[in-house]
Amino acid sequence: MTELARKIREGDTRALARLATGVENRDAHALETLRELEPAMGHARIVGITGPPGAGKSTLVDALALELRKRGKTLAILAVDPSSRSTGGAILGDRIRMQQHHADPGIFIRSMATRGTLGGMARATADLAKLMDAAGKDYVIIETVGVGQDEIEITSVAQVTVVVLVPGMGDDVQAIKAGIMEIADIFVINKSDHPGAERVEMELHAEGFQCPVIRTVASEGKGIAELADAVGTVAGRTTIHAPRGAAIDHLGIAVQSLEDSIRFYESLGLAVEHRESVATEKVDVAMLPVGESRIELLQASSPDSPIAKFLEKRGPGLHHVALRVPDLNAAVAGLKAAGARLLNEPRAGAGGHIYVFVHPASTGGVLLELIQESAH
Ligand SMILES: Nc1nc2c(ncn2[C@@H]2O[C@H](COP(=O)(O)OP(=O)(O)OP(=O)(O)O)[C@@H](O)[C@H]2O)c(=O)[nH]1
Ligand SMILES: [Mg+2]
Repeated sequence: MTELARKIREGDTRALARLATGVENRDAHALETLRELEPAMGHARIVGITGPPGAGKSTLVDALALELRKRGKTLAILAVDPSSRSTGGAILGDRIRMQQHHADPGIFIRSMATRGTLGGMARATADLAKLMDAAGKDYVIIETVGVGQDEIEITSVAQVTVVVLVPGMGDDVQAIKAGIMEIADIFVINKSDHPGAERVEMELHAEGFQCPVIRTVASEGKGIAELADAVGTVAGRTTIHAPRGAAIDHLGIAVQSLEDSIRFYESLGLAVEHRESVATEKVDVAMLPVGESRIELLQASSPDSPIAKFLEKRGPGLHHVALRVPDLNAAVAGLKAAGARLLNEPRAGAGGHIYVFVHPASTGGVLLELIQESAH
């Protein structure tokens, strides 16, 4: 083990800060050290906290941090600030406020402004969370502003996602971006000292949301113990879950005879939309649309085709499931953070779409293909 990796595992805060900066900058040596630390990962609870600007997320994170420290837990706080929104004031405010934790080696704090692509930010955040995990933190809390898809992708690295709402938000819950509501494992209604908290809670129930709803006044520390309990106990999601906004693009079925199978599906009323021989993969393909998805029939065009090998080993049947995702890089970052086994780095396929394969060992036994929606 390298000196730096050893220091991180021993809890050296300065070494951790240095490596965190390297990881954030995507420095090759830093990423190598991170890989070296992989065996030490898997212990931390990764909590995403998101919600609209000014909802009191930072105040809440701060109060939660104090509560968790009181319970003897160590933690890291990663505050992600999309610079498109901010003048930099929010991060500065966070820094000043978080100085109160400065002397406490049990809390590691890092604020990050977005730069470059959001996919890149999601990746860096996922890697930082892994680093904090390897450094032995009990909790990693990621604060993001929930205003769009990009932040949703960041919270895909979290095991538990807390969505922070406030009373009187644009009058009703429906006004909030739908996608954000769906990622919640826990709802917090902060600023419950303001009128209307009850109404928000009623609307959440009316909308059919089943997860815990906790009222807080973060600035006074009210409801924070309940939040700490929930964050520590809510089942959250299994670490690997379908990326937000994903849909089934196609089901790949390995068949002995394309003609026989096509005849069968045609008898069901399906029709072949497209046929192709993919020389590089040694496979003949027929695509049959089914609603918004497709069935992809795969026949080996040579005895050393991967499909021929599959048929030999497992017989005809489901070969892979392909999910279409809005942001492949972000999905890959989430999968990597969850420890999934990827068979390739994202690469471009025949039609110009980018794709990645995930090993069946990580997905419950079926080969999974993730496809980036093509930009029209
Ligand atoms: N009345 C009341 N004010 C609160 C509460 N929690 C936070 N605030 C105040 O709300 C303002 C915004 O709080 P922040 O914690 O900065 O909110 P944020 O969601 O992190 O904001 P951004 O990071 O800029 O999106 C501050 O002035 C807080 O003091 C609360 O429970 N009640
Ligand atoms: Mg904030």
